[in-house]
Amino acid sequence: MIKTPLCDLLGIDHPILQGGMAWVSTPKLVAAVSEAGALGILGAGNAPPNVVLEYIAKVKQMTTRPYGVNFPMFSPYVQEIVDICVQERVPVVTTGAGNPGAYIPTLKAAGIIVLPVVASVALAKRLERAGADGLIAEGGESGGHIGDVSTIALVPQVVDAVKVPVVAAGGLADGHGLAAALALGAMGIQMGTRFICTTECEVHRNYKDMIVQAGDRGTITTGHSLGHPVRALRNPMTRKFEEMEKTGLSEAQLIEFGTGKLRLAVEGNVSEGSFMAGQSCGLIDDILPVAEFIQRTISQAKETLLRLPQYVAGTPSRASGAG
Ligand code: TUI
Repeated sequence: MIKTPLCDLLGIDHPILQGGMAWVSTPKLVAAVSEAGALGILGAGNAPPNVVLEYIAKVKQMTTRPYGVNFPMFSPYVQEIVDICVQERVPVVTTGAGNPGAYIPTLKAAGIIVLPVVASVALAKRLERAGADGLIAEGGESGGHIGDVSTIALVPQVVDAVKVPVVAAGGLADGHGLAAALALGAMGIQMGTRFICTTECEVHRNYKDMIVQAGDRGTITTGHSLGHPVRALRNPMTRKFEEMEKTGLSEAQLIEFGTGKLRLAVEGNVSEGSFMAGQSCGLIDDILPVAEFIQRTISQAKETLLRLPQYVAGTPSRASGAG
């Protein structure tokens, strides 16, 4: 077992969060992750309030363990989703793609644990002052909407800048990543892409297979000209988007082209879908049940951490008979 103060804060057994992914982290995946002792998080995306309410009801039917709801700040329904989280006594809320500061007092007053995703030190400090219980520091290796600082540089800077627990995200998909994140001062990790490649994730098989087949350079970022880069698997869709950006199409035309493409990916449309995924795709080579993946990750992190003391000069080794 690997225990950190994050486990106590969230009431979970393992310091692992499953990132909230629009259209992807549906009740079945979320409940499986929470049942396995980690934190499953619903991805509200742009979904209307009635859909989010239905998702929450399904999770409650499948597990009594803590779970979370994630919404991006550009959802047209942020206020309604906040109200639903309060009404439904959702244990944990995570946010993305913006500053949720204005909503933190309402969520906190309802006893909800708030963990905003940040991509910079400045926003981390601001949200700690606004009352966040912890922060998810997400590096640009992540999938979907991303910031521009890498995980390895961002996480220790956020850890130094705030007192609340920090969760590392971006480029992490196994126990080595968990061990590395703990070494950087994080209290746990959030993974998204890795959880797509589980049997309980309900996306089309093509999405999972494309991640398994992708290597280290399997993703690309597009949307820089729009001011919000998105990382996705390289496919005909991302190539077309790249060309459209180069030929200087208007912002409205690019947005129109991009809209609805994540849903096509979830439905398995390999050429037209936007298969949002992080650089950890190169680390993923199987599709397995959530519980098995979590067990493997914890064992791997434990082995990694136990192997490291040998590199500290003067550490007594077993062979010397000491200890
Ligand atoms: O939010 C994400 N990843 C996402 S949201 C999403 S939905 C989408 N659908 C279609 C097209 C584009 C997006 C897909 N992926 N990750 C968390 C995250 N948050 N990464 C980066 C940030 C972030 C960026 C800027 C957080 C705060 C921020 O603040 C700017 C400010 O207001 O200071």
